[in-house]
Amino acid sequence: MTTHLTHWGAFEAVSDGQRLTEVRAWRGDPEPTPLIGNIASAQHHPTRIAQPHVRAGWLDHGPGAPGRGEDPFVPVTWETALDLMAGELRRVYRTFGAESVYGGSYGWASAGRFHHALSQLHRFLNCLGGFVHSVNDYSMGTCKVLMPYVLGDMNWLYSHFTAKSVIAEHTELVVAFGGLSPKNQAVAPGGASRHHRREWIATAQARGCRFVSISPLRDDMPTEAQAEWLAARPGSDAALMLALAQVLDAEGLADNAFLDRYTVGFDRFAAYMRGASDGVVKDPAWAESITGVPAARIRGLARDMAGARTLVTVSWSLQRAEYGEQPVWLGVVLAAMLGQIGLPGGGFGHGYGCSATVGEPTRQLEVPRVAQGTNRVSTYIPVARIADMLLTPGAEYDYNGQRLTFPDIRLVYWCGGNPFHHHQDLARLRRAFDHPDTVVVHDPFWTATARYADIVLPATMSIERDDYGAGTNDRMFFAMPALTEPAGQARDDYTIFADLAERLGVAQAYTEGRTSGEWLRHLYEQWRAEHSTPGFVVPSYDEFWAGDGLELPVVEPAQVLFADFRADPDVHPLTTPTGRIEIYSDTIAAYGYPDCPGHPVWLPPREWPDDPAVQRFPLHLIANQPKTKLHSQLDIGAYSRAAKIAGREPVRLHPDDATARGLHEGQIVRIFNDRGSCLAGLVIDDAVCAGVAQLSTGAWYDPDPADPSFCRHGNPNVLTADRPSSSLSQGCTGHYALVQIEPYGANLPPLTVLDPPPTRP
Ligand code: PGD
Repeated sequence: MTTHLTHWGAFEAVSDGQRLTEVRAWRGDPEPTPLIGNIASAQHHPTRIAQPHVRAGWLDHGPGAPGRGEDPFVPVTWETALDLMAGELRRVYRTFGAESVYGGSYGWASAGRFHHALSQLHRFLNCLGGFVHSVNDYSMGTCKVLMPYVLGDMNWLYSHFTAKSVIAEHTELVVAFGGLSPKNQAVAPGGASRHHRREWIATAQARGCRFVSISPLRDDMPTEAQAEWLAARPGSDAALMLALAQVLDAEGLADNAFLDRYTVGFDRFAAYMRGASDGVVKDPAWAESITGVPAARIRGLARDMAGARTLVTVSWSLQRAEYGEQPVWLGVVLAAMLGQIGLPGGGFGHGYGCSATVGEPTRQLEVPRVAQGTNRVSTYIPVARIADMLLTPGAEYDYNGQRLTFPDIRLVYWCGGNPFHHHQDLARLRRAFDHPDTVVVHDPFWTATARYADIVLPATMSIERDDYGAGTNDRMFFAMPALTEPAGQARDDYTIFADLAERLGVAQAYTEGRTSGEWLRHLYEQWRAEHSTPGFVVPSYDEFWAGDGLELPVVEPAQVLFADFRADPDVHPLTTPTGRIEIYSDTIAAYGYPDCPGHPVWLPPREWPDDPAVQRFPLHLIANQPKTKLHSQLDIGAYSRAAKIAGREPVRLHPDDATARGLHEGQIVRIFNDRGSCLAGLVIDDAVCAGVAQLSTGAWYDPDPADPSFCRHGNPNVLTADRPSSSLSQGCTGHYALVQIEPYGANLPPLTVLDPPPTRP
């Protein structure tokens, strides 16, 4: 048995050298996830890319030839593919410069830190002169921009939130906006070792801690929490939070001493909340009409929050929406009004239900990684503006207090991500991807993005190469020896880039003369020399490689967010502009963005059911993270396929909504709006509140050849809008859309995405 790490957990496997014959959870994991069931069945699936391929039109007519996404692919040798690639990179860099190459290449790729596809791509492109990069991500694209003004850097916060063990011991009331989703607590970027969701929540619950889940989905909260469920209308959390704040304020329950000492700008916010600035008091009756939550319950909850050690936690999903800054900022304001920030078990959290490693104590050291080098191009985009960039080169736009200009991109290079899974309004993205001369993709699988590329190079899966890794804020650092030979002709991203670097004359800069095996040892030994202390002896590389994971020390197991700030805010100020919690931000106010003013507000999203223009689409679609896979990864695996209905992704609907449409369980339905449509298999479930449909992301996009806005498999991103959260953050808004659902009457079209694309000899 050899241990290996994935974003969804560590596992042990037996292999015959070609394939995994037995897979079981790592013995150290008390609550392993069934997602490991996708790995072995996916490895040799027909959609593995067997060898390099070039799109026929590109091969015959050169860069920019039409037919992307329609032409067959031509299988070629590695020599041919690498020669073509090197020639094209040379042409683009020489003719148009580094500013015409987009290497943002967002995506989760695999666990394993040396073979991290994005890092290797960036290192390689930096050797060639640089590239246009992207900032932020699709998970936290909105809060990552907002939080430095309000509370502090989001990457720092991620690993410093109050430990779950402290919540289990001290918290009396958890108010979870967006719930504490069990499926999301199974995964973490880079890996999760010891899952313990059931344990911490059940411990808290058994001690008497109450949980309140505010979400359109009952199962966004694990059953062991025995939570009260408040099914607020999707996208209305900011209104609910304002009303809770208004009750605290009006009933004298706010901690004014805390507000005075630790925050700035409460008065400006209070004037809005009390109605002094716009004539509307944001009281529970006002919020009931927006959220659907009874005013009496809002009032009661506010009183409960003031009377208990309360944790206010907000999920990342709420900020993946238009004006997504507002609920996050208001969560901070509520916690500040309760005055418990910095106390054990009280205060604010963001993402406890979004990743296995939020609420794990900060570890003392990072793990070895390869340096990415220096990017000589300063141009970047907020990551979710990719389609705008490709469609409108030269256009200006606002971002975080700056006026930026989209570059003119000739070559798009993608490694370790799947924009035709993760981006919104996929039909628009397809039009955008028509613009560049050349699209290059490395991936183990024929993903939708690979099918929309010109040069497709087969990458190894992580089980096919030596590596090591530890998840963000996870304390276990694992050796990850290869478990099998590569499938087909797959090569590691590093090997591919090393061969290209050789052809382009930058081999020494890229490889520094090392093989990947030599890099692993070199980076580890460097790290070991830096981190061996009397308190923590780092084993030799060979011992580490033969072991079952190295437990990294943590700074403080019982960490409490901002305990030191609470003790003395002058000695331990926050990293915000004023060093205090900013309820009003002068900096944001000075930007003058109507869609993100200087204090948090309620702004109804542009698509809101009260709007007559969208009444043809009366259902709120929740396009959330999937339960049977991570993002789109291994959607062809056994565990993911077992959940499909007639091969299509399941959509859940409340019984009343199904009855009103004459729909029955297991039926194939068509979900649609003005942007697109998709098929899905119906599950009728009262865990979804009335007026809501839930279709997770991750089904591989399978567009109808005649209509790319119609996905035959069930990818919700044909329905979501490619609109920014605000001018401040330009984050993605993929979590919500308005749709209608009807029976699908026609003959069920076959899926094509489970087979490789057509080829030409
Ligand atoms: P993945 O499916 O993880 O999705 O989007 P992301 O692009 O990260 O894609 C990773 C790809 O990397 C896979 O195709 C995998 O095969 C490939 N890969 C794995 N290992 C390697 C390797 O070693 N080398 C190479 N070259 N490739 C590799 C996820 C994104 O989707 C995220 S993080 C979020 S939070 C967003 N969530 C939503 C949402 O809530 N709602 C909607 N509607 N849309 C979303 N999109 C976002």
